[in-house]
Amino acid sequence: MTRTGMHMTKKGFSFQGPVEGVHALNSWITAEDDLFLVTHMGFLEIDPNHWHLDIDGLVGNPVKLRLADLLAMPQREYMSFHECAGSPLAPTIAKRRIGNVVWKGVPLSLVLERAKISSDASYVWTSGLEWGSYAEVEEPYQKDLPIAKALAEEVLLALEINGRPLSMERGGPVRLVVPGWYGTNSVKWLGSITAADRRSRSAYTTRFYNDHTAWGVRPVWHVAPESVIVSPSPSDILPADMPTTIWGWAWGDNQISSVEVSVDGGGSWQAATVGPREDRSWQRFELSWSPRAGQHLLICQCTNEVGERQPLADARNAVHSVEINVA
Ligand SMILES: Nc1nc2c(c(=O)[nH]1)N[C@H]1C(S)=C(S)[C@@H](COP(=O)(O)O)O[C@H]1N2
Ligand SMILES: [Mo]
Repeated sequence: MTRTGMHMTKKGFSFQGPVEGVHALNSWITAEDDLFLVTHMGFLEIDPNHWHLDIDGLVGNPVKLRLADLLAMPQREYMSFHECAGSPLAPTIAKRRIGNVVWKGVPLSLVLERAKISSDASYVWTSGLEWGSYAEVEEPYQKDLPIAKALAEEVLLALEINGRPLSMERGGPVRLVVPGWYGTNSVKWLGSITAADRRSRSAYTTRFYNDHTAWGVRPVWHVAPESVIVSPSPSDILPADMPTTIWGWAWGDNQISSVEVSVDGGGSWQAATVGPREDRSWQRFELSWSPRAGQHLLICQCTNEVGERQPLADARNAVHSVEINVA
């Protein structure tokens, strides 16, 4: 199938990311070459002259915006970590697909205002324009946001990442960005926005990306506290009894207030220094260490400002560890 001005390339699920994993993430802003890339059904190439966005559903004034209309609206920048929740088929496996970037675009709230969103609307559904199948499901990539998040100032119809227009692979010409929430919510190749009074029944909001917990079903929305050790990496050979720095990143929808580091596989813990955050960026943590010769298992565990802590196992945000050999 093809549609005017659009075609699918590289059909099917794909993931790309740096081979060194999180150890590649050594700068504050993640360059696109080091930023993971995910798609369920494939990549969609869109001719920007043919692109438009429909805003419909519970609105007083349904609108159709072309790229020029969007470019004529006010834009803002927002720095945010960007994290994939991992496979919806294995939601308790930590994948640590993460980066920190600067998005630029038109606030979603402005577009909803322009469409005169009704006070009956409690959710906003957003859909990608691509087609194909994932896990034997053949339906559009549709996600939903509760109205309070949809109207939050940080949620953007993004046109740029790190100062450059979005590439085709990144979801251009226009994608949704939902800072603080898992990447699955940030719909690429955005084509329609529908205001509704209930959650979407899409496979991507029901069967996939809905966690079954002891308290019932919980959508994969806000990002739980998480941290990773960037350095040292397992391939580093450190000299014994020389001071070195253990450092990494910590992030979550809520600010991180502390990071604990263990150099003995969880036997004992020390508080690391934690840096500030900007918008919803990640935060740097570090601890100095003079290792003895031998093998060491380093682990980091963070806690956010509302007291939620990273779990030790069986969760997408489970603690990260690194095995180090000291000569
Ligand atoms: N239209 C569309 N949007 C999508 C997806 C998709 O398959 N189709 N994948 C989601 C997932 S699971 C993630 S993690 C992010 C990845 O964004 P990135 O490839 O720019 O890093 O896009 C999200 N938006
Ligand atoms: Mo994802």
